[in-house]
Amino acid sequence: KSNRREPFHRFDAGKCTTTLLAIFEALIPPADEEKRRKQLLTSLDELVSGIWSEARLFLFGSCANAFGVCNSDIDVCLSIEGESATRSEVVCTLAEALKANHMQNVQALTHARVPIVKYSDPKTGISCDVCVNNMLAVVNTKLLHDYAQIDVRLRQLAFIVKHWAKCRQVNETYRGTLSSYAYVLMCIHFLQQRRPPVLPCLQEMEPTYRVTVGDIDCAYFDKVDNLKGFGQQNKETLADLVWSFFDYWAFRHDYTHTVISIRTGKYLSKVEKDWTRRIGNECHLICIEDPFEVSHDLGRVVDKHSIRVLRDEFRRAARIMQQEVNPCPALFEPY
Ligand code: 3AT
Ligand code: MG
Repeated sequence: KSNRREPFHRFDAGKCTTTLLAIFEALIPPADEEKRRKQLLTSLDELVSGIWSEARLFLFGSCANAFGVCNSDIDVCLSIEGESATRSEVVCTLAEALKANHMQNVQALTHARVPIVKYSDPKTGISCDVCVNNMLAVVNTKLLHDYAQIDVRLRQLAFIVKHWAKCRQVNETYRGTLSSYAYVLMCIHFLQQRRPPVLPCLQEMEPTYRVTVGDIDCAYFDKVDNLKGFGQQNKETLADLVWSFFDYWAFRHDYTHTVISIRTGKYLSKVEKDWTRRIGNECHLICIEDPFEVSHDLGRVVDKHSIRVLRDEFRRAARIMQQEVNPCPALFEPY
């Protein structure tokens, strides 16, 4: 069978890890980017406080979850308690105020599943997406950030996978491939499965952090400083992990029956999630359970066509990692 896995690779783990780490380092945002973000946030805060006295801003997504590469957009959640206007109305009001305040490329996307305003700030040159009362995204951002503190290999692996996905154009939800958030969940789950494990399952441990968002109880162990060194028994290098990650998604994952779940640190069955049928546009051809919104499959954007694209890319990456002495150039070759 062509997809049989040969139990070897040709790269030297030490050398390949050095190359991968250099790519990782180059993707880390420089210190001044943090400063420019703060500047943008301060001026946005002034603007929204002038409209809604109860307004609060929260950063979420890659600018706050430790998985942000340089020059990424920032994601902001505008939280207004007791607001009677709909999220779409708030988005429209904010868009008008941003235009009046000389922001550029202001766009209100009111019909999206989560209504947002997009704009860019001419002073800092940063683009920003603002959504309204989306506190689950703020909580899942904290969860990802906390996982990143446990073992550095998570952040390294996720940067490499995100970079690969961008180079190969499989990080585009509007074209049916996966979001950055989905890729990070895949990395966390993968590291929970290594033997010995690189990461624990924080939601299976005694909760030290608990918030309720709508009717969803979000609880997990967040004293991650106590977990430093958790993955030390596992000696795999970054190159080993990148190789195994792609090998898993290329040849080992059971796409027909299985759901990955970082919430349980296990594999669940599609049957128990009732994700066996296509309903509307949701196909469940690759199933990734959201850690808090458990009825939410991050793979639901993937359709009959894009699943092939995605699996072809996983196989391509796995073959490169297996066959090349120096896999990086081919791995990140622009599509
Ligand atoms: P980039 O570096 O911007 O590509 P990101 O981490 O900002 O990566 P996304 O743009 O995919 O990731 O998403 C921004 C945040 O929004 C991440 C997560 O907190 C939240 N989020 C995204 N998609 C979902 C989803 N389908 N369900 C719940 N939360 C989501
Ligand atoms: Mg983002």
